[in-house]
Amino acid sequence: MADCIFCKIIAGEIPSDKVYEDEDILAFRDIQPQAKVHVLVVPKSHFATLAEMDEEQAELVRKCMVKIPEIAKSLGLSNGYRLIINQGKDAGQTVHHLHIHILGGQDMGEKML
Ligand code: DGP
Repeated sequence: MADCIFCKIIAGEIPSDKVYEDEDILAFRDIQPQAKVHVLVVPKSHFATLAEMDEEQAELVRKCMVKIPEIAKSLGLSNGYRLIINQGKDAGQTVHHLHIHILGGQDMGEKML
């Protein structure tokens, strides 16, 4: 999508610190890290929220979830990590291209869940 920052990152129009890429998925470090390790896992197909995805996009989300343990291992997150998927305004979603936050590399401390 023309005005989507993550689509531009996927297309290589905006540089990113990539940690994993295949034909369906890109994972790169968050520009405003909220933990020592903060990576975004992004399906290459553009859709904003789980409510908007079609069957093919749901398959890409499944692939992201299957790949995340491997990505986390490559990032050295042997003590665990937290996944967050912000959905819409009340969750504070700022980039409207579905993405999964991987947060870790430290004790995550007080937590909501
Ligand atoms: P969310 O609040 O769930 O929509 O998270 C969006 C995240 O995207 C936020 O943590 C900052 C990150 N972000 C925004 N723009 C860029 C960018 O241009 N490059 C990278 N690497 N991350 C970005």
